[in-house]
Amino acid sequence: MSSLAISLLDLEADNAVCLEADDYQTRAGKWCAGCGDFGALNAVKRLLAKEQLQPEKMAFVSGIGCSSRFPHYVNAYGFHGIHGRALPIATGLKLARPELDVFVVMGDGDCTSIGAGHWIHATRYNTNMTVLLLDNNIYGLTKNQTSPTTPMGYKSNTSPRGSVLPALDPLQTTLFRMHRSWLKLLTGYQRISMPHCRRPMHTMVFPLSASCNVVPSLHRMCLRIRSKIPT
Ligand SMILES: Cc1ncc(C[n+]2csc(CCOP(=O)(O)OP(=O)(O)O)c2C)c(N)n1
Ligand code: SF4
Repeated sequence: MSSLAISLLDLEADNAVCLEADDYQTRAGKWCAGCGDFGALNAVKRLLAKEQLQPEKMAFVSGIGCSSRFPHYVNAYGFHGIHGRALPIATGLKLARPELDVFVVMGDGDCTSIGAGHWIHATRYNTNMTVLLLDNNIYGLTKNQTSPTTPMGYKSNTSPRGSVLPALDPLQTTLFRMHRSWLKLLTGYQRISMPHCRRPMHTMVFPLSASCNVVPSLHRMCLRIRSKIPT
């Protein structure tokens, strides 16, 4: 081995730096005060630091919505995509660059409404990505329109007399598509240990903290519903 090669190897070892959670954030998140997306970003930063993922080896892909601002704030490659199309964009990226850790961030409108077809098929394709569904039970960016996960009875701009349909449960719907050897479902950040890095599987994460602070009555309604779900 040439002396140049030896010195480059030494350099690499010496340059290994430990990244703290804040090293994974590029700028302050621009969301309303009290928005649940702040909590999601903080949890993801802690997770990336725990796993010491390298910024140049990961990419965050999103659709359109408040939650989809995520890639702007994470120190990684990012793509702020098109409403409902985060998954096909991310799938293409993962297929072209399999060595990258690919994360997808979507709102409930993004994932379970306009992007519902992509959501179901992504579980089937099993492309070893980590998908975060920031479900605040409403269209947040466009301010208070009913989404598939809005609870029945909630009065929004598009359902002024109250939503008439039972809310879709994204966890149950994903479970319906689940094959336990390749899909791991996670319902809280505490339980995430970056399984996608160690095992090749499509991972879907349902943070429980997502909430839209401009519709506090909806948030209270969702908390009441969630408190009745047996754990
Ligand atoms: C094809 C298309 N349809 C509709 C819109 C308008 N639009 C932008 S964001 C959004 C809803 C966002 O809600 P959600 O996906 O739940 O994300 P949140 O803002 O709540 O995080 C809609 C309908 C759009 N930008 N593009
Ligand atoms: S509108 Fe709702 S979801 Fe969007 S930033 Fe404000 S609080 Fe968050």
